[in-house]
Amino acid sequence: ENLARELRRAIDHDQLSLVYQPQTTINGRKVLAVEALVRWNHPTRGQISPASFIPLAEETGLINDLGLWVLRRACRDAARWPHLKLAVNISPIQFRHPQFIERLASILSATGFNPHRLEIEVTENVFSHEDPLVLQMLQRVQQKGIRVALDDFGTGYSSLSYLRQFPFDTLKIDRGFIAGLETSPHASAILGTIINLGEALGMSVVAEGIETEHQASFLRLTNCDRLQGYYLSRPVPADEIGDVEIRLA
Ligand code: G
Ligand code: G
Ligand code: MN
Ligand code: NA
Repeated sequence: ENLARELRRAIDHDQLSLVYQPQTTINGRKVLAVEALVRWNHPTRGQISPASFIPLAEETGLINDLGLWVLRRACRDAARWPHLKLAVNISPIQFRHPQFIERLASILSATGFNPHRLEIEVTENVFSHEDPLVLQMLQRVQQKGIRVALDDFGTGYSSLSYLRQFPFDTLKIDRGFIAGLETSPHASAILGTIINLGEALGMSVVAEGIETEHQASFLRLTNCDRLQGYYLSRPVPADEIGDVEIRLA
């Protein structure tokens, strides 16, 4: 059977689930936020990676309903962690849907979720059509008190020009720059410079993909605001967030 049809059914019948990956202070001891990451546990094929079903969802338009399911579930789960911010990935197609902001607002009001705790993560692909409406949409989201993060920063073609034009609240440095710390002599200079740039522009800076003590200790010497990666915690089910907080403290 066709995978798109199965994905439709998965959305409607709760075969999707969310895991949450903590983002900590740079000393790694206090959790500040969690990023929601969707999982599909297929009844016969087993776990299917979002790296393969998100593109399928984007091609078929299912991303809109899938994304609303993610937002609703994440806002409900995160009611348990009133002290934490919640980051949710939003596909460019979902972001550009004409009803996206209304639907987002109605999920916030239905779940009673404080918009100031929500951060949406978009990649620079959201701008790929050079649509001036995107800037207005970003601003409308921010006017609701929701923060906007630029995800995977540094992997695209024109990252710097987007920073100049769009008022992001948060910069998530792509994990490739962190992975390079051990192997490339220039990586630490580039990473340090990106962090200072984010700082100078008044953004919160998140380093993702921290896998080693060496990477974590480098970042402790910078002005980075949050760390995320397997070294601190893998993504975990909602029930385990409390345990992770105790382990890190
Ligand atoms: O969690 P994992 O590393 O397997 O995610 C793979 C990719 O899928 C990442 O690029 C991540 O941003 C994306 N992804 C995970 N969850 C979501 C989601 O809920 N919505 C969207 N649009 N992308 C997601
Ligand atoms: O593109 P985005 O930043 O949303 O991707 C999130 C993805 O990164 C998730 O699929 C998550 O499983 C993965 N991830 C989280 N921490 C690490 C890490 O330390 N190393 C690697 N390689 N991937 C990570
Ligand atoms: Mn992300
Ligand atoms: Na990313």
